[in-house]
Amino acid sequence: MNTKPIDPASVAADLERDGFAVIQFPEPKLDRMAEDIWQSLQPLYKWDDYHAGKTDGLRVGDAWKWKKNIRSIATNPVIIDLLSELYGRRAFAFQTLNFAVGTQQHIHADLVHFCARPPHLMCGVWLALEDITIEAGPLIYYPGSHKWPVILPETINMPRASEDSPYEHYHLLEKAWEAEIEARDAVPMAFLAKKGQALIWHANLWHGGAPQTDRSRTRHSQVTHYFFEGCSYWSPLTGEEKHPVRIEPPPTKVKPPPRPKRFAWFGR
Ligand SMILES: O=C(O)CCC(=O)C(=O)O
Repeated sequence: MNTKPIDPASVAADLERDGFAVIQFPEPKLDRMAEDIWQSLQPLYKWDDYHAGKTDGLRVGDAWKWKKNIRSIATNPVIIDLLSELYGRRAFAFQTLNFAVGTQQHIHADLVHFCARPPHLMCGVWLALEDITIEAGPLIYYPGSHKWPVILPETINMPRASEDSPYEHYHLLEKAWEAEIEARDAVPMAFLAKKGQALIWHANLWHGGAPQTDRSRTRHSQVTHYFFEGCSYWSPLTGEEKHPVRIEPPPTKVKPPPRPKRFAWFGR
């Protein structure tokens, strides 16, 4: 495992120039944690539906609530300190998503889903929990797209969706993203990550999931979404204000104090 310390200045330069930065995830026990997460999530993945072609992805949202290792990844102190240094405000994780296979998700920018005021104060950290192949539908992204226009529902006169059905008009956003990509003749890159590599993305980095061309492959990964303190938060799809739950690190086990030595005459 590459244990080179992360250089915040070079991460900042990558994020500014490209809208993303690739780092080695700073967790020495990652192999063991990845295996434990994989085993624990199996009962929740609908493999039969997936193999029958009834669903295109296998994901578990917010498993940090009951799975310590997912929570430890989301609240990794080196990552929290790094993001806080990069953005100049204290970062906090508010959502985790765990994937067993490719998401095949349409290209989008996260700030359509989770927007802060100011809008760029949000980011994602996508972590490979195994080596990712092209057939497994890797994460794809457009380098430099964080400098493209921010497309929100109001930018394209899209009606607000109801809170019960936030994706009601989402196809209009998809069309707008596709038109912009076509106009720029832009080509996406795939993140063929090795286990333990992570990609930090800017709130307006356009990204999604490539088609999974081989359904027998897995694509074990976790994304954690972060906000920064002192902002307000809202969902552009519905217009509602958000009050994100801040994910706290798992409680550390407190060692009980040593038992007092028994005196020899006790119990006689
Ligand atoms: O992992 C992927 O394929 C995409 C995930 C994603 O787009 C997201 O969590 O915002």
